[in-house]
Amino acid sequence: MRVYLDNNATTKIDPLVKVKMQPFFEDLYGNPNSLHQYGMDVRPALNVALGEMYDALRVPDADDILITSCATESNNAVLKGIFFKYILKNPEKNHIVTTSVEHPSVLDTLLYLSDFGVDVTYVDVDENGAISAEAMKAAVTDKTILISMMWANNETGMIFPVEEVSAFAKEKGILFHTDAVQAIGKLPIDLTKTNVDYLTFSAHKFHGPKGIGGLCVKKGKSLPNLLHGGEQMGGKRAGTLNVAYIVGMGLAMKQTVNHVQMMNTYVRKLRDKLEDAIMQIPDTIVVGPREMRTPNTILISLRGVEGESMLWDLNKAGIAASTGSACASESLEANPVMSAIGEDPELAHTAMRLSLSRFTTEEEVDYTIDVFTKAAERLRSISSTYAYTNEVA
Ligand code: 7TS
Repeated sequence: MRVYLDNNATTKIDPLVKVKMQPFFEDLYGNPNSLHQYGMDVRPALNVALGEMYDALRVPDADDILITSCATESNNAVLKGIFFKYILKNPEKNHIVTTSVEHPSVLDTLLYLSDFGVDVTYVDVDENGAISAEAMKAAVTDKTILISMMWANNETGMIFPVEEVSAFAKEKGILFHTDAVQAIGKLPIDLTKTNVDYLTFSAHKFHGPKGIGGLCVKKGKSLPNLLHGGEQMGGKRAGTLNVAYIVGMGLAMKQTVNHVQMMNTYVRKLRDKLEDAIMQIPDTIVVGPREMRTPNTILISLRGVEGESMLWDLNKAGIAASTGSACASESLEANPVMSAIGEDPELAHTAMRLSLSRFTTEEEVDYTIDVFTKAAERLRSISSTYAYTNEVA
């Protein structure tokens, strides 16, 4: 049996999305900016896809959805755009507030910008992996130009107080960006009801293709281009449009938003079943209260069991999980979010992330429970640290 439980890293393509994209790899290959029939033939599908995205996130017509190559590009476009449009021109307002557990596409971009005089405050998570709205507000100074806070964390699934902090930002005249990559399809999102100025998303996290994403930009909050060149996307992002992927992203987003309810019932139930079973294993910690997490995610630590060892045992049995973000997994480092949460360094090395999707089945969960429990027993029986700490205890 093969079981895929790494849906926070990427997801399988929805079969309907694959079918919808297919013609654009065959006869419908025109460049939508061409004036001939081949160009004209693909334009209606692009408009449908954009319409699906506006509807799915309830983006007001006056606002923009910019298509990008991925969430990493969207995050770079916002942070570098704010730098060029505001901070470079008025260094008096050079302060950005963010959290210490953002994706590297935010953290590394801010680190880069700090070489150019940008002052960044990183608000820490508590022991549950939660961010307090009060702490975000307290970090703001009269120099703050932007608050950037993810909607849900990719490692823990913890949902951050975007509504409250974005309302505060608006009141103070501060711009607000959220990386909503892990929230779409898991939480209901309605941009007519939030004070978010910029929202990042990525198709491959919701059963669309990889290499395509987007950025919602509130009316009047436009940013300078990250990519200069052609006149595509109303001159706001140059580069020939990837029609097949945009069409795929539109349908994938529509589908995923239509399944939010299912995520919060069916997937949540499966996740809870898996979590309950794993919690039966002694000395196990799951980060964050369930009701504060996205319904598909578990970040777990089994004392005395290296995350990577567990991963390999699961992998041998056909189960895919991760020790955290695939973006950092090649370095086999400690899980950075676990490091931020706990004083105990062991936590970061024992971290394992299991993330489900609407395509996960109960049979797969039952199989995982069985394999996971046996692997934990096996690895603990050969773990010197576990035997040692148990004796001391
Ligand atoms: N933002 C968040 C919150 C993410 O989880 C990721 C990918 C990205 C941005 C980057 O998206 P991309 O479209 O540029 O690929 N996160 C992960 C993860 O948790 N494991 O692998 C990739």
